Amino acid sequence: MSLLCCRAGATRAAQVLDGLAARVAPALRDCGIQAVQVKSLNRRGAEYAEKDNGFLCVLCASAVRFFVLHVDTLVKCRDFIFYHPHEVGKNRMNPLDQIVTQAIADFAAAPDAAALENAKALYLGKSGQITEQMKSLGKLAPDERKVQGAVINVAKEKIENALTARREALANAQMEARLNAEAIDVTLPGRGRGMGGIHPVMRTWQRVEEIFRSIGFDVADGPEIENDWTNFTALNSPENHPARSMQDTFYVEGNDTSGKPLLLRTHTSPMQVRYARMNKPPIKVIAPGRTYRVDSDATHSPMFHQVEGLWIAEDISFADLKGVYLNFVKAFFETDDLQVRFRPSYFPFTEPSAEIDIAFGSGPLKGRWLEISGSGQVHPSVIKNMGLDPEQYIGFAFGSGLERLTMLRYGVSDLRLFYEGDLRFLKQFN
Ligand code: 2U9
Repeated sequence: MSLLCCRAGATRAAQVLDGLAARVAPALRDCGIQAVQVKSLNRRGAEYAEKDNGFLCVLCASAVRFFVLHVDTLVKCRDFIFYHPHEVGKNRMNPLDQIVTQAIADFAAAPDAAALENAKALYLGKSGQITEQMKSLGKLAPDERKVQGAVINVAKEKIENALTARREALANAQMEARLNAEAIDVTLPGRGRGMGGIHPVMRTWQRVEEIFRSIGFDVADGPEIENDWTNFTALNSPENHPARSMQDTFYVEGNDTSGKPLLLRTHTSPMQVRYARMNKPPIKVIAPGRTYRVDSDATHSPMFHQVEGLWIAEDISFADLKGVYLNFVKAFFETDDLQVRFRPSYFPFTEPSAEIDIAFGSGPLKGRWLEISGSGQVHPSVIKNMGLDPEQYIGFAFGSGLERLTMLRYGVSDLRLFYEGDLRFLKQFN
């Protein structure tokens, strides 16, 4: 004998059946039958009740015909809870119930999506247990097939629901793990970019200016776009000098007043010509700045820096050059343990001309003669181009590359490192 109890809101039928259930349950228990409260029927179960006066125990998924009270009232409840007596003590489950319970347990035990899909195949796959149950329907009589088919569908739906729930749980767990792993603590202080620093070549530029100012030299400035006369002719470079070729010089749009193309200065000498034409002797000046040449390799860059020095008065000799330059290199490299030598050379703007070499008395470059500058007594033609009388004024000039000085000072082997912007290199000079 079984009992149906409907509890769906505060309808009269529900109160009647509730009372009935409360009275009957102890009696059933006395008979050793445990009245088990099970989940309400789903919509399909209610429709089944409406048509065939029968109900499904959604706990053991068996079709149970009940002695039904006021079925018309019951069906209107829609949300049924009914008591289906199961034998007390024996936890007997029918095969479908066992399948559902085992499937739910297997899904819960699956550690990841792949394992879950393998577990799903055991029940819902082509040779899964539920699929096998469906195949067994063919042996049943039509009436029974219909009932058992519905029961199997209920079991299948429970397994599918459990599968969906586990999939969502695994996906959420994976997302949670990822969020934790990638979690950004927004309360942390911002990643500062750190302090900037002076570029090593600029350090050299500042250092050279400081040393020469300390011995009375002025510092010239001037345009980087120059005209042909100031960059070449004034410096005694003949018209067909190879330095004028496009292979060596960057020319820019536009011509100067004499119709010659403008260019990017190839040395800082033009600044000194301009300075000398605007100042009265003695001319005691250095001209540091950017210069441009068509050249690029480990020791040449299309844009590089030079510093040229000029000292012109009525009695400045080559000996003054040697004294000034020796003082400069000892101060710049912060050591007296070095030698300087002058090696005869040629430049159009000086006569006589000499390369200047230095040799350190210790360190990795010990004893090696290193070319560091060009120099010479300023050519009389250049003195004249500066607006001065070469019979009255004489002096020396030199020119050094700031990158060259920097590479020697810090032991840098490739000039391109200065201009690639790699902070790993530049940070070392902060
Ligand atoms: C005036 C007169 C003479 C400047 C000088 C050099 C020698 C020289 C190069 C060395 C390496 C430039 O950086 S570098 O490529 N310079 O060799 N420069 S004498 O002579 C002048 C400058 C201005 C009015």
